[in-house]
Amino acid sequence: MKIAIMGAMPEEVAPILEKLQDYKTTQYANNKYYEATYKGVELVIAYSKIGKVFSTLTATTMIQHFGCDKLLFSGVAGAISPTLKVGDLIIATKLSQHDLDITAFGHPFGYVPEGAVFIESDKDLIALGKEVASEMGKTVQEGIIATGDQFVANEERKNWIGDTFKADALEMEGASVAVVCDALDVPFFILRAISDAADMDASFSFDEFLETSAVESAEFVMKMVDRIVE
Ligand code: 3QA
Repeated sequence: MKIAIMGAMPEEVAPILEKLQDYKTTQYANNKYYEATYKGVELVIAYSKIGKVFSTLTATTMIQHFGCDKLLFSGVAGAISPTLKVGDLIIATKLSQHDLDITAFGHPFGYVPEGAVFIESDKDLIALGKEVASEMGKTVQEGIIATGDQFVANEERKNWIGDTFKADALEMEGASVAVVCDALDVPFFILRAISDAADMDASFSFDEFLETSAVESAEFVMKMVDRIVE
């Protein structure tokens, strides 16, 4: 077993690297990959850089080059659902690309031929996530995550994404990672802690809560790793 743990920004993986006493840094495809042995299991950790293209590259690299056979994503997100507040955790049940649009040809948003509007996360990892949540005494919501190459800081766009995809949160990497893992048959789990509400105050809220929310998510993901390796 070799587990990939990925984030998009340095702040999203820093709390994970801090937990590992020792790791090896490898430069590959214009990025750094951190390899460690944790409780006898191999881990590969990386932050992809922001957006769908970089996260696709990193997820693919972790699987095809480093040989990971499970992928856990940890990071922050903008809330769509009013029940999600800053610091709250959301587990993605399925993910969609909100900025994928060939609707001019009569297709739904998020769809291209031979693709799918939604990619579903691994059921066993979701079930494990729920167990970990109850062990930790934490309430963790499950919901749909919408991904696009936009930092959404606009109520109108946020509501459109919420209505169109029934999405509860939005970010910029989850769906692309999901597409890669689905195609390569690697079970994946996408966890996000809320940093903002994707509204006009989003950039300020994001700057204020990126670090603390990233820690919330990272701690949860490491509890998941503990359960996977035991
Ligand atoms: C935002 C990060 C990107 O990796 C997606 C955070 C949190 N709130 C969001 C929102 N809209 C879309 N995504 C998110 N992540 C990158 S822009 C800030 C870069 O700062 C999730 C996310 N409202 C760099 C400093 O110049």
